[in-house]
Amino acid sequence: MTTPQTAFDAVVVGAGFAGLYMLHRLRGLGLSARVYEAGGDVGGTWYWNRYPGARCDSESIYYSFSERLSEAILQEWTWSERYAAQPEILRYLHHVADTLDLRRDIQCNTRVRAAAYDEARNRWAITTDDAVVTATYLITAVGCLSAEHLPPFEGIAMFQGQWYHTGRWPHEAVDLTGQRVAVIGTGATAVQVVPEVATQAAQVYVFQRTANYDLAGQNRPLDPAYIRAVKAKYKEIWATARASAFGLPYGVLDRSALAVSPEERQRIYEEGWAVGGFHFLFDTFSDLLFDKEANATAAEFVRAKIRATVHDADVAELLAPKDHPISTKRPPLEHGYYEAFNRDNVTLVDLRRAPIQTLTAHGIRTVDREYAVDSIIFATGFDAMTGSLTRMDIRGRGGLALKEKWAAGPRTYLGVATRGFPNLFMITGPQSPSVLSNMPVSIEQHGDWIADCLSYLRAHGVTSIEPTLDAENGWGAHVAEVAAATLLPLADSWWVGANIPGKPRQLYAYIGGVGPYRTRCDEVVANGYEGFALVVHSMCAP
Ligand code: NA7
Repeated sequence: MTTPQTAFDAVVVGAGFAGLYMLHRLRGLGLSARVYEAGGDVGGTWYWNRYPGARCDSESIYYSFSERLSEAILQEWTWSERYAAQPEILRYLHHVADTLDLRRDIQCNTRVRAAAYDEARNRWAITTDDAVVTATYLITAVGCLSAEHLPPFEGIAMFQGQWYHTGRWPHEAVDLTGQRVAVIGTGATAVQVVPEVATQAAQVYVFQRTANYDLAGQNRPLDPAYIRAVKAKYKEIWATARASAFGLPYGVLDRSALAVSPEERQRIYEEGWAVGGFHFLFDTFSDLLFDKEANATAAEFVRAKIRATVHDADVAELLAPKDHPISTKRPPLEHGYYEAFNRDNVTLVDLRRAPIQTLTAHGIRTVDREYAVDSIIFATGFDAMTGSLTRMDIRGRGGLALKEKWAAGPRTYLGVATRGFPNLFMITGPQSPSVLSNMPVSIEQHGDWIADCLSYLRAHGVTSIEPTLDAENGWGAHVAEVAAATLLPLADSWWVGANIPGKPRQLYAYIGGVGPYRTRCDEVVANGYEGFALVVHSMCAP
């Protein structure tokens, strides 16, 4: 029997898009690596979020690895729909893992509980469910939306029916046929769940606290000729996406919503709406995120669409948001959500008028009545950006806990590293573009940057790297400054941590744009890892 390996060059936490990409890059450098994955298989977000209707809001042709991972996979994989559904994305990630033979370095069903930096040995000790291993580099690929948030509803233990959180959906089939089902939440997840569940359940109650501006997805099967054309120009597509604001190969125009006539504006909005998805925001006017008045024109356009779709005028009015500018909360893409409210078996419950008091044995009691239900679906979101990191007990120099260091909000340099935690790298960490971008593009950029950095460290005999205090403070100030120039701080969104009681309020992702961010990261490298302290340790145990 061989002794299990317990010392690695790198340990990667998570086997979703980010973990798979990082492992591939680490292998390319000839480093020994082990990936730990809490889920029963690879897939990350797409392993856990298997609720009815789950699909991606980025177009599938852009929600893929580029030629940076494998030109062959890019060319041979063919997406069936404009927005891929969860099972197809999971199949894609399995295909990637199998084609690149990644699984032999991935240990599933294993959660990383803790990681501690041993200063004397300049190594990380990583505690998993079943072992302690060590690594020179610790790389988190834990996803931005992985730590599910279940609000502490009173009476939840009393409820005798079934309840589910969308982010931890069971792997066994869930049959809601003929049931009375409550869906709590109206974010991007609930907007996908509701139309799907409405076709199975006898009755669906949608508990809404805040109405959202849901954009028409305009999903459709992908035409083979279109796929061929895309595959032929992928190089250009990725180049544009990498230089763009949001990691998507569009949205590069410069046009104010206030600089055109109302008729022209309407025409442009209609065009963007018909194209569908985020094109409505990024391909219409460039000041929607920055100018309240411009934003109000888009908000009113969407409200008019809601009123035109939902037959019951009172329900339409409740669904039409008025309390925050459009796009200051993550705009969901809808595929039949508003239409679902025209069905006899779908009822909107306004929690602003009558908040939930308690769950009961047989349902949900609001201040004005009880809703008897068989199942409750909590589509209540995540402790985004930081939750998946701080739920592990990560301790840096001197035993400093990451959770403590970030008590007043994350402090990072470029969202990829944090002072006091040498040789720790965070893929799509807080204060990087991450959730404000098309994730695979940002994941590849971080994976490449980290791989290049490790290569540099090894070539130059550098045994430890961490940000300087000045660099970290400077980056934090810059992240806050670009956020303040937008309308994003105006809404109570998970983007600013408002969904988690007590979470410090600030924009957790970088809104300065994917392209400019990449340029900044490249400049840091060109200037000899400017803003990082590079150290050669005298003791460097294997
Ligand atoms: P979100 O976008 O955080 O949505 C959560 C929803 O749950 C939202 O409508 C919340 O209302 C609602 N919520 C949360 N807590 C409560 C309580 N206590 N009572 C009633 N309603 C509540 O999560 P999603 O899973 O939909 O989407 C997350 C991201 O995944 C999405 O943006 C994509 O990037 C993919 P609120 O708005 O806070 O009033």
